[in-house]
Formats: sequence, structure tokens, C-alpha cells
Amino acid sequence: MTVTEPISPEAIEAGRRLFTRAWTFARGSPDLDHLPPDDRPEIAFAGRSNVGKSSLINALVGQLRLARASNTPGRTQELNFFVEPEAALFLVDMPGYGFAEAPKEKVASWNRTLRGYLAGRRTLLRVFVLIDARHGLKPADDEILALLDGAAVSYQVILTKADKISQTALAGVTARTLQALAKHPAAYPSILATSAETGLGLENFRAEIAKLLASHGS
Ligand SMILES: Nc1nc2c(ncn2[C@@H]2O[C@H](COP(=O)(O)OP(=O)(O)OP(=O)(O)O)[C@@H](O)[C@H]2O)c(=O)[nH]1
Ligand SMILES: [Mg+2]
Repeated sequence: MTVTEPISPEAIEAGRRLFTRAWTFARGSPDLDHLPPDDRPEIAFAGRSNVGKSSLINALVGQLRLARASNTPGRTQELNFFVEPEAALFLVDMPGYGFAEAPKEKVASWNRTLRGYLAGRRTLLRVFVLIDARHGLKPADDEILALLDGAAVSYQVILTKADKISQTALAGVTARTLQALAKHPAAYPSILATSAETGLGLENFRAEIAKLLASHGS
């Protein structure tokens, strides 16, 4: 496994172009019955509550308020679909998991929705599983990784909030995470460290998404 693969200037440029487009909100779906038609590829942002999913989407598209971010865990309560028609791609912001303070029934219903979506969405190209760089993989993450492995849905781990730790700590959590991922058959064999705050890693992340889309033939 490698942490960084060489990324070509062409891929960086394709990523930049993809995300300077005018992305807009398409639909919020509280359950599996209100998803938009599965007529184009999509990538989903999953992760524990408060890990920075909505913030990372905003940072990628360069819009502060496309997805609603907040310091209160449990902010995103629906599967939120963002679209840019020419890009023929949905970006999907997901409710967080592992949020213990929400009412039990609500947590159960979110879990059903997010598990059903992750395991059953035909057009899901890749799931980005966001992990807080300060904390690394937690048991709640392991459950989601096992679900994705079981459903053979390809996923890639993205470390978030890298601005909050030192270079040394970042190298440590990267190595530990890569080691843990080696046991997961559906995990993409490289991870990216990002910060929605400083922009660290965003150029490479955009390039990664552009490459993924190109390899799909879009
Ligand atoms: N320092 C720093 N803070 C961040 C970063 N990304 C997100 N945050 C902060 O973390 C908090 C949670 O961010 P969100 O983007 O709302 O997290 P989320 O994963 O969408 O949360 P839920 O929707 O509740 O699951 C906010 O206060 C953000 O400002 C980052 O890269 N660096
Ligand atoms: Mg959110």
C-alpha cells in the first residue's frame, strides 16, 4: 500500500475543472424511497458524526454553504445529493454514524437508511470513508468497512482535519490506518490526508475523483 501515488498535472487540472463548476443541491432523501433516479454515477461521503463530511464537500466545490456543516454532531440528517449536470455525477453527503446522543429510534432509522444505501445503490462508484486524523479508525468505522467489504462496494479512506495534528502524528495515523486497511478486500490501497480548513490535500482529492470519473467513461 502506498500513501501517495504520483498524480499527473493532467489529472490535477481535470480535478480543478470538475470542481470549479456550479454544483447545486439536487435533493435530500430521508429514506431509501426518495432517492433521485440512479441515472448517473455517484460518490458518497460517509463517516462518523462530526468528522467533517459536509465541510469537505464545501471545500472541494469551493462554496462555503453548499452542504450544511456545524459543530453540533448529527447536523446532516438526510442523504443530500449535489449535482452539476455537465459533470454527470452526484456527490452524496451522508448523515454521520456513531452518534450516540440522538434519540434511539432516529439513530436506528438513519442506520437502516445509510446501510441500505451503501450496500444497495447500483450507481455508487466509490464511497469515501472519512476518518478524523486525530482519532484514526474506531469501532463504528469498522462496522461500516465490514458492510462495504461484504457488499463489495469499493471505498477509500480520507483523513480529515489534518490541520489539527503535527506532521509526525499524521504520518503515524496514516501508517496505522493503511495497516488496518490491508485486511479489507474492498478498500482502495491508498489514503489521502485533507483539511477543509487549510486546503491541504484537496488538489489531489479532486484529481482522484476526476480520474475515477474518467475511468468510468464519463
Ligand atoms: N480544524 C478543522 N475543522 C474542521 C475541518 N472539517 C470540519 N471541521 C469542523 O468540524 C465540525 C463538523 O463539521 P461537519 O462538516 O459539519 O461534519 P459532518 O461530518 O458533516 O457532521 P454530521 O453531518 O453531523 O455527521 C465543524 O465545526 C467544522 O467546522 C477541518 O478540516 N479542520
Ligand atoms: Mg454533515
